[in-house]
Amino acid sequence: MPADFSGKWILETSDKFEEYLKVLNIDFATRKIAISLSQTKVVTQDGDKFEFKTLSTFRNYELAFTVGVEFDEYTKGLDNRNIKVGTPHVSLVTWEGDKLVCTQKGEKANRGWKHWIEDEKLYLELTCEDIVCIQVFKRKE
Ligand code: ECB
Repeated sequence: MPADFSGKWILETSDKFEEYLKVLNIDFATRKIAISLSQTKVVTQDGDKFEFKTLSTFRNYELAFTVGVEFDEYTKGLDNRNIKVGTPHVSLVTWEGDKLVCTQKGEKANRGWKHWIEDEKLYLELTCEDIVCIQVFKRKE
């Protein structure tokens, strides 16, 4: 039985988030806003079908996917990159044990993320090139 990520989660800690933004070429002013934000992650899970909503007062990012099925990803409002099917640019989420692992093959090397639950917290590891950012969320209400 895979892990259950569904629910509302609020960001508690963020380690190396600004370095991650920098490696995605996010400008100084946007970085300063982004690192000050409270983020809420809203996850809907139906078997291997997922919806992730990352919400803030500044920008939102929504992603829907099925585990094991490649998909187009356009990181709208984030770094605005295309990670596209039919080119070498593609996103894919798989299970590695109880970890949900996304590889984002595109312009940026070694890009992806991992989600897992540990001690009732939701962990998110965001990777790009040699930068690894770790965010920890706790359940909201
Ligand atoms: C959407 C809230 C953050 C808004 C930050 C605004 C500008 C920063 C520009 C680029 C930042 C790149 C990534 C931001 C980091 C987290 C947002 C969601 C990252 C993501 O891919 O989440 C996955 C895994 O939870 C689901 O889409």
